[in-house]
Amino acid sequence: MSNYDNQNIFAKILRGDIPCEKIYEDEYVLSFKDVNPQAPSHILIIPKGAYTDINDFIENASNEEIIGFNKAIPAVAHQLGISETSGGKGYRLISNAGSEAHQTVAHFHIHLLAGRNLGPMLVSIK
Ligand code: DGP
Repeated sequence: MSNYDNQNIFAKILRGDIPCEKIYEDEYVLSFKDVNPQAPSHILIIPKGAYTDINDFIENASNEEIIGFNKAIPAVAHQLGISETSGGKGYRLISNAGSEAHQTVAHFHIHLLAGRNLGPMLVSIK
């Protein structure tokens, strides 16, 4: 079992306790704009289930939830017109898990970044 805290900010967004700028929703996911955008399009995709990070999600979610979550990624990218197959120039996905990755919200989420040339994947600081 994970240490999921149902007072985390994304749990509050899922409950509707605090607002978000919604981009997409289905039975498995909610997707909304990041409050602190790092690119012209910076969207978060989160599962509706209570999972702390990608480890918890993949290890404990049902196959239906995992498939539903993954299918939402291209759905969001196509809806925003950022995938190359929908006329855009592509996008990057990031999911931070744990303290050295600087995960700050302990509800599993994927960052979807697009809208400018994002450069190489990481600044090399080794
Ligand atoms: P991470 O560091 O990977 O855990 O990313 C958490 C992201 O969540 C961060 O980019 C900022 C975003 N965020 C934090 N609080 C809120 C909020 O209340 N609303 C929205 N839309 N985004 C938030």
